[in-house]
Amino acid sequence: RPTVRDAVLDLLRSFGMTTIFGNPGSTELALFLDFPDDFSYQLGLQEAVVVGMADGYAQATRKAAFVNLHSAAGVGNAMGAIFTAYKNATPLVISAGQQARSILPYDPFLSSSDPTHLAMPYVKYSVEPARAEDVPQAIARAYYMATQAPCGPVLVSIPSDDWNRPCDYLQPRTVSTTAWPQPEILAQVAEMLNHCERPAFVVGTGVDRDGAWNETVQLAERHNARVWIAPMSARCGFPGDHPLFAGYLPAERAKIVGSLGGHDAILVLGAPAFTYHIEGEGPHLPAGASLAQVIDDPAIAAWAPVGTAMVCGVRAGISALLQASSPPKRPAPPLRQKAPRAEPSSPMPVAYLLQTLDEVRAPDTVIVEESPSARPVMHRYMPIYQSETFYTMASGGLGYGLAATVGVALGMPGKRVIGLVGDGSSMYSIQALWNAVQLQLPITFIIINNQRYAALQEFAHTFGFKPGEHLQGSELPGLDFVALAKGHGCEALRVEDPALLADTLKSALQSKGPILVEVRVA
Ligand code: TPP
Repeated sequence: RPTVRDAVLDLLRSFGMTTIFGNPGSTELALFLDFPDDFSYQLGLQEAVVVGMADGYAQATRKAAFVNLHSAAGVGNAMGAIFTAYKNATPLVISAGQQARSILPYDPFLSSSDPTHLAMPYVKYSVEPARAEDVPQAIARAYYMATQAPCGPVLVSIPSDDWNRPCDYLQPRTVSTTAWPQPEILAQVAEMLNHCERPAFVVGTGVDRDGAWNETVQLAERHNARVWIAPMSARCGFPGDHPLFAGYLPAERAKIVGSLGGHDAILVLGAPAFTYHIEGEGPHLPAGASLAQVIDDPAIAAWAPVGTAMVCGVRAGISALLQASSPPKRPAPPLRQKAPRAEPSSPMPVAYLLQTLDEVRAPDTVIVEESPSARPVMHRYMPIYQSETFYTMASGGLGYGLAATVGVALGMPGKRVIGLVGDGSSMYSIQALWNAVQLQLPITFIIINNQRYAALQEFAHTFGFKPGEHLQGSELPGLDFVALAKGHGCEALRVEDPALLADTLKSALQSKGPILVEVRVA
């Protein structure tokens, strides 16, 4: 008779999850007995790396990824990355080891005393099956929930003595993953679009995640709408060089209202309306404007303070609006102002680095970014041109960037991937460099080294700090990224002189395997 292990591996195979991201402990080892050849195991040296890689891989392959963590301590280490996967709406099936059922009554070494609550509330579903033979069913249920919009991580805790128990195979099922718009709400949103005079679109993470880039461009062109990227978007859903592109909205109420001023209809696509980072007062919308939202997450629809929410798959909703809307001809909105050219100087301005990177990279290279204070500069100097070429995290939790860079590269064989990461951010999951080396992925890591937590220093005035006043815990002297990279087996070099930057980046973008470029900036 087959075992739980046989049935689970068979199920994972039929779901296309034959890559297991993990960091093992004694409570998980039985899963790997007679490990089949068509499976691969990607070892992460810290759980932030394990889950970050899986998240990037799932997004790049547009499929759920399977993760295996070590009981309580492994899940604990992974928690920040699980929070990020939840906010990213990335489908991850996380299995966590647990001590053997036969000794659980005696609070054994490594047991997880409350495994289903440990990762809550940042998993959509969490279970430790009542019997060993229920494990495949639990994994199947978890998988269907993870891949249903809004996607997200789920967790199954598996006692170590379950794997060798007899168990029947489980047939995979077809379970729908997306919803279609409710007709009367669709008619209402289409009417708003057809009857307004100056529409604006706010495009969020959900557009690119749902493969709706082309439809969004088409809808924006049909309506001559100005297109903004939603605050804190983790993906880019509109070409940065398009004449309708207006820029990026900040995560601040009054500034959003200011940016959208003059528009009478605002259509938010695949984003919350709106994500705020700091306190704000007053209206959420410019006077006289209406808002409609196309969103796949009923919870996000529920908390929006204003507007009509159409809950459905983002691509389904935009496609339906393409069918349903036929506006009168409208004049083209004004073009976005170009940023002034960044000039080289010493120390190197971040704007000069990003402008140069824009000039030397091919438009289809993939950027994975985690560099907080450089983000607004990137918005001016480094446009995103194509679908599925920009990834960051929606959570604000650092430690995603380096790990996700590796996961994305693993999920997009042959693609050049650039990991654009701050010196501070990189240290939360620096071990990911080791995976890039072991897998010989064509990654160019660019560490923007300003030797500090600049984003926090720039934020301090919000809390009453005077300009230049010392902020505790925000200086990062003495980190040598060339040495750190070499210690992980990764080729590396440092550039400080703006005159050498372009050639250094050009050759680093040709590397066969991974290379790290530490750029010292102002
Ligand atoms: N810890 C986690 C897990 N996530 C966070 N967002 C923070 C702490 C707070 N935080 C936000 S930005 C930042 C920190 C520590 C600084 C990041 O430094 P770096 O990557 O060097 O970028 P810079 O701010 O210098 O642009």
